[in-house]
Amino acid sequence: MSTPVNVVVTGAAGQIGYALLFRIASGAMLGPDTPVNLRLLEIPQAVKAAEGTAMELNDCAFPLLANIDIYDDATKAFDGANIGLLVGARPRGPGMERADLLEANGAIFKPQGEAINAGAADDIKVLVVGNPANTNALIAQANAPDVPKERFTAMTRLDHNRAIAQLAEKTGATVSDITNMAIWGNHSPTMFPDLYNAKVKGQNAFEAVGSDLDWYRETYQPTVGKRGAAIIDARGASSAASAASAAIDHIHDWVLGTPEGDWVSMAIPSDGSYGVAEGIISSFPVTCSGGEYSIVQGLEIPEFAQEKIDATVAELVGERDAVKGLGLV
Ligand code: NAX
Repeated sequence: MSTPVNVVVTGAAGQIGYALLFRIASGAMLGPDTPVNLRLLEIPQAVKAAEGTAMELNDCAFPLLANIDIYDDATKAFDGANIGLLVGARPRGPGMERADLLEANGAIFKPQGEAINAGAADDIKVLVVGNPANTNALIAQANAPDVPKERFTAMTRLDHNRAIAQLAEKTGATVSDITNMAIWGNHSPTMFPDLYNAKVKGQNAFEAVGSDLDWYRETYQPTVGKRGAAIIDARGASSAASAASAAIDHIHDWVLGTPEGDWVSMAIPSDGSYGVAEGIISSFPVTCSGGEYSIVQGLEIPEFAQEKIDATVAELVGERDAVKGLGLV
């Protein structure tokens, strides 16, 4: 068996952490032949809860789980890290303005970026889940100047999976009949799920829904975009198991590759493709191979899609400018 991979999970005692750690340890993320060392990073007040989760992880006797360590110090946690799942973040509190939220998250993601820069392994791959995920990833990236920029990504895979599920429901297809889904832009209600390039049983997805632009605009896009709020309304708590599952999918495909002929959505540093402002961390359709991703080129973007992509990208540019103003990037 190979050397264990060091996987850091921040916010390990939170609800996503609880749904995530057991699946990583079971081999769902890196495959059945790769053992893992789990490193749980928490704030000091939550270390005891993380210890409880670690006890349960031990009680599962997962053959692939080589070791568990718990930290309240980012520099120590990220020393030698191969994969970082940055889940812990500061939620928006009552009366909090956007600038306050960005600043509070800057206080988390700036030191974590510095810690990654200081000691992570050369092959470090980072997925930011904690919101505002795209901009938090940008903050971490900016504070890790010695790490290649493309190693910092943010999660739009949950939006991607939600978009597939809603399309399957509408068309009566199964989720495995759906391929080539893409989410563009920010992980926020402005994200754009692309039916023009997706396929249902090989057929163009927009045609498969009867080319119904009203349904696309008034029902589909808002349902996918506001799914997180609908879950809170129903469950009384935000998405946790589905978010953890999407994080597993994101890293799994980045490390082990995407299936031939298909692609996935990842928020990655823009190289200017499709007119998306260079440098922001925006979601694109990507294929992965050999541990690297590349943006799918040459897709057709009709006018309605272009308007929506422009709007979600403008939101990201606004967030980037705000954190720049705060001196965080
Ligand atoms: P919880 O509040 O249950 O857990 C967050 C955990 O992070 C807490 O245990 C807290 O102690 C810890 N934490 C806070 N600051 C930390 C720091 N500096 N270092 C280490 N740990 C720290 O939240 P949970 O439901 O698990 O959600 C976590 C984040 O995921 C939130 O920001 C949430 O908004 C975001 N989400 C992102 C999604 C996405 O698709 N990108 C979807 C789901 C989720 O909403």
